[in-house]
Amino acid sequence: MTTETIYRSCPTCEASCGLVMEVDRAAKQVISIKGDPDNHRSRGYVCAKSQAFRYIYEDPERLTGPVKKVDGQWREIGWEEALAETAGRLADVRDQYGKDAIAMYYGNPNGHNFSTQIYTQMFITLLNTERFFSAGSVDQQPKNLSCELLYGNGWVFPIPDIDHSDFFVCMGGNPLVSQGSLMSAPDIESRLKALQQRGGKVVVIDPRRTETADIADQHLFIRPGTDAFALMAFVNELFATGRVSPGRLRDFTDGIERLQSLSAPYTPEAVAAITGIPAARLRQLVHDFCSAGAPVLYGRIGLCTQQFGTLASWLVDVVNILTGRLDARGGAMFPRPATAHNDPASAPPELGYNRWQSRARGFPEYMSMLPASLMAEEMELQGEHQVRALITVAGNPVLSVPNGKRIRAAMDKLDFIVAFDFYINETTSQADIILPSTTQLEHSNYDFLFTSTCVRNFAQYSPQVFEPPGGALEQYQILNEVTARMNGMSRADLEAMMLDGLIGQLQANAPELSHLSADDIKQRTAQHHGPERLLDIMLRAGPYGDKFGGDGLTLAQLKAMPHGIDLGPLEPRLPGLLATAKQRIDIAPAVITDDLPRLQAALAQGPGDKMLLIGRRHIRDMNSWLHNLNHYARGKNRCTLLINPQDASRLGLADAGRAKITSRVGAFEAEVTVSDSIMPGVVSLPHGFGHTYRDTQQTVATTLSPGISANDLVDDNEMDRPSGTSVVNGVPVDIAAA
Ligand SMILES: Nc1nc2c(c(=O)[nH]1)N[C@H]1C(S)=C(S)[C@@H](COP(=O)(O)OP(=O)(O)OC[C@H]3O[C@@H](n4cnc5c(=O)[nH]c(N)nc54)[C@H](O)[C@@H]3O)O[C@H]1N2
Ligand SMILES: Nc1nc2c(c(=O)[nH]1)N[C@H]1C(S)=C(S)[C@@H](COP(=O)(O)OP(=O)(O)OC[C@H]3O[C@@H](n4cnc5c(=O)[nH]c(N)nc54)[C@H](O)[C@@H]3O)O[C@H]1N2
Ligand code: SF4
Ligand SMILES: [Mo]
Repeated sequence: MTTETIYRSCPTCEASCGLVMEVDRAAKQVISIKGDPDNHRSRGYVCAKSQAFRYIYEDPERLTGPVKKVDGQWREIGWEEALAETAGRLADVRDQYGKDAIAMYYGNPNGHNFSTQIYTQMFITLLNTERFFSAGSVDQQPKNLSCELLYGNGWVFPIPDIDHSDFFVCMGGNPLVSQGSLMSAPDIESRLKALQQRGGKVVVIDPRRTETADIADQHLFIRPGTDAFALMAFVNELFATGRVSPGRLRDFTDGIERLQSLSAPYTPEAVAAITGIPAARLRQLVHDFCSAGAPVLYGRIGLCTQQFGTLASWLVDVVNILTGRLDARGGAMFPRPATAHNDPASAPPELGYNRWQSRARGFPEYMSMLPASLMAEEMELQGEHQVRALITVAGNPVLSVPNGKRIRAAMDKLDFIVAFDFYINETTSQADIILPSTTQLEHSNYDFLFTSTCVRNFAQYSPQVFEPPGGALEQYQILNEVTARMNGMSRADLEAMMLDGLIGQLQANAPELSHLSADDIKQRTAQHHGPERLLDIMLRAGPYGDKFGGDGLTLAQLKAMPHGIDLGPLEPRLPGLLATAKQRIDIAPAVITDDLPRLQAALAQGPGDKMLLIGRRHIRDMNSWLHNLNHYARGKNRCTLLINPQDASRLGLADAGRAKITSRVGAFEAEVTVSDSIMPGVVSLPHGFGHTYRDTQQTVATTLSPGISANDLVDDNEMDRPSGTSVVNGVPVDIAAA
């Protein structure tokens, strides 16, 4: 046995920790995966999921070649047949019923795959369907919308500069478990402890006393879905106490005065009943925040996937701007990725919003997408614009999207479904054809997205570890094959289009490269192919790049740095980064403030008397898709209903007993965990479970950790209005002893 040492980053969550792997390439075996002590970002840290991509690779139930359903049975078929049939069936649907008869759903793991991300826009453009859905609308879409309106680019996120902060307020995020989201920071626990050792404080505002709250200096319970009230009161208090001080941000920020009148009704007293936060505690928080040396407010998924997702996500930035903490050291800062993908283009793009509407409910499109919560009703809609075909790409909407069982039932009625996935799970079992991509061990990768969400600038290349089996394709290759064939083109045509498109874009946006022709750039990057060539071009044209000649970063150089490159701390980037029309921030954009009457109406109505359901994540889960791995699925039941002792005794529930949970869309039983870590009036159930369908092929998931699907209780009617994001937190439910 000849072993080899390989360094790469972990592709399972945003933190992208550095790994050192011992492998036997000839036997295609992983011998060990450990934390890379020489990785400057993670310094040897890894979590339990560092082995996940190995176990996926080794899972005997993972598909390694295409399968087709024939008379209800799965049959292995060759790649040529699978690609030809998929493209043919999709083209038939398009030609007969129009392009919008094909719906598509894009899932979360695409965010961890460089080449797929790079080619996705072209794929979407060529497919051109108005029925494009993604996991983004069960996730960060309110933040996309708010950042697009504030900074001109929905993918330019302010990230807490946690390593230089001394007062970190965390709302609706549990980084100790999620490992940080829109805050890519390996070993966040040590970073937060370092903040405390510097004399700083961590404050968590969450309906559950989370693992992060356990190490925090202060925890405030908040009623689910009411962060926008609390943050409006924060803004109100800033004005009332003369603490509005945006500093240099004022030079390029408009609308601050408008905020004063908009926030006037939301005094700390006025919102106390609805949020559950006493006025004095909120005032104290504002005082402490403003008295700190380098405070920062951070909000994550609990603020996005709730009834006022856009308002709450926007208000996080509003507070950071009003207190001068945006783009300031220790505040909320903008990373500078080596690929320059968040730099403003020379011509500001149009806001992609409300250019078309969903057919059933007239809901506005955003970023070419419709809300995932509308998937079922759009598929059910009969008549002229009926959906006839569905493409899912690395997604499991039956478990991940509200009212998933309705989505599954709607899928049953379609003419054709293709799933780009390597499992036969709750969603893909409904497909006609499944096209499995190579796994993360079988292709190279670059942490693309997470270099624009990191707490310190970096670049890391992850080499391919094993040759894939003959004929196996990477995800982007499968996507390209299918799209090319649907349009009478070849994969090579599409790759050439991508290359020319990227070079054209660079030439339009980078005057310093004007001395180079497209051919010059092609010639100088010819040693790389496919997505790696695109990566080389982006790195070389980027802020740290060699500009295709001088000194600076190239892909070859990056490959020679197996532990990744430290590109330094986050540095101020405003106003240069702004892609808004006049490079100014409109702090109170109408698309968002138009939603304030809805907030006002809810305040007038006051808190309801229903129990509210929220989610929770566990360190050994990753949404729905690690449950077929014995190492992660085994152990104590994690899919339990968390309930406060007060509520439990009122309802006659005992720890480890069973409760019935009823919502507008479903009724299920679950095991109960009684704990005072959850706020009275609130219950919590994790998502990603519900491995109970008989037609899947995930034996470990269905036997070891079936659980119930929280999304069979989440109401698909309820969405954040401006962004269309699903309300998976704060779902009204009735609880009773089962
Ligand atoms: N109630 C509730 N619902 C939620 C959430 C919540 O907090 N509460 N969170 C939401 C969030 S944040 C997200 S991101 C979504 C996730 O929603 P999805 O992305 O739809 O769901 P996942 O469970 O991540 O499913 C991933 C799928 O991709 C497949 N897969 C994994 N890796 C690869 C790969 O490399 N190639 C291919 N082709 N397939 C692959 C897996 O087999 C699985 O089928 O769920 C959302 N749903
Ligand atoms: N182990 C593990 N890690 C993961 C994932 C996973 O499934 N498992 N998923 C990954 C993905 S796709 C994502 S997007 C990230 C998400 O990363 P995080 O946002 O950190 O995820 P959560 O742990 O769900 O934290 C959300 C918190 O919001 C709280 N919350 C719920 N409703 C409200 C509310 O109305 N107001 C406030 N203030 N808080 C509320 C919840 O109690 C919870 O503590 O995690 C990623 N990392
Ligand atoms: S924290 Fe995330 S990136 Fe780091 S080892 Fe765990 S799963 Fe992998
Ligand atoms: Mo997510």
